[in-house]
Amino acid sequence: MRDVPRPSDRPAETPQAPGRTPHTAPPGPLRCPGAEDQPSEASAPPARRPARKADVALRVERCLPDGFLAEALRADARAGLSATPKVLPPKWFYDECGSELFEKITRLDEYYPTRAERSILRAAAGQIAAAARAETLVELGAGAADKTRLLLDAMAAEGTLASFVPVDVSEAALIEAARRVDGEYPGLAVTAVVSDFEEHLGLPSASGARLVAFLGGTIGNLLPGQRAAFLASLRSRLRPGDSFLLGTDLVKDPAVLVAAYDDAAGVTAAFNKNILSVLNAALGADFDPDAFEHVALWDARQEWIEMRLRSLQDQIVTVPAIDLVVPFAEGEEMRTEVSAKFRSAGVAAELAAAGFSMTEWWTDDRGRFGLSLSVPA
Ligand code: AVJ
Repeated sequence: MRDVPRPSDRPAETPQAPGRTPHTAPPGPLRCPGAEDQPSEASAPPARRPARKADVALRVERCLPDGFLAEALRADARAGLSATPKVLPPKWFYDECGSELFEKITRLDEYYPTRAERSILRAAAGQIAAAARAETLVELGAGAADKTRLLLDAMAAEGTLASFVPVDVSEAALIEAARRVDGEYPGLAVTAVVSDFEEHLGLPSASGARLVAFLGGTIGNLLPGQRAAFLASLRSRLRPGDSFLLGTDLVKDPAVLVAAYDDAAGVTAAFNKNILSVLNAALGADFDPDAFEHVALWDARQEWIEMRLRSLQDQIVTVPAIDLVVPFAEGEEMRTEVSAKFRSAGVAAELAAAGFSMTEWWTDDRGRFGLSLSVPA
């Protein structure tokens, strides 16, 4: 692992993930299909307060070898586009446009998880901070700004907060996460970790208790086997005194679930199709996003939402970077995401199987979303 100190007022240089424009470009409106009508908070130039370099130390740790993400994308595309049925892993949604579209999703009427989880955190952050007594907040996957802040504020009030470590595979999301807290917490050490948390968790070796937060229900985007492996890997890296805060979306009326993944304004459809633009940019593919339609369905047996892209016609797509020619039949569907929904007993069981003991469980007042606090068993 390389450890590159960065001044806090300059965008950090990190290995280029596939399909990503360098973020040395000035922040500004992005051209994302479906996102252009209303600039998102994520893309708006942050309201910069005067630089307070003495207050915040921002470092970027590169935990993946050069070219790792580019090779991972090629491997995923090669395997997934050759499979029957075709499949792409959801982690490739999040280039700058995808991150912006996701931010927009979180503000949709139909997309309740972000608001539900935030309401839990508002009520429980003090309890969480008091239970964890952590010096370091490690946030896996860059969450929404105000959710991170609720935790940081509570840890600061508890008097334990010393450092914040956002970890994300998406450079765009990561830099945004680091920027959010820039200058807001005097003395806070911020270490942005560019990493795939399925590969490398980027846990700081610093002494002191860590609170690892994995929010937003993102664990539901892993398949059951990947989930078990991820939880076991996380558990193996934690020490007595560390805590794990996990957000899980809950099983509910399928109509509510499907609406959350197939909104009337079509933002989720644009988000889903953006994965094709990611492949076009990174691999020189010639996907026509307009030749596919967005599909969201509830799989009652697996208890997950599945997003797919359905080919509207017989077509042949070429992917030069991996020497692939990919035929799609009219009506053929390619899976791009599962988003599993949980029950409290299932969450506790999966945590226990990985060597965690769930000490607290909260839901929002409508029982839509669950937040659990666990410790090494
Ligand atoms: C918040 C990343 C878990 O599965 O709900 C939103 C991503 N996909 N709409 C989710 C997502 C479609 C999301 N995560």
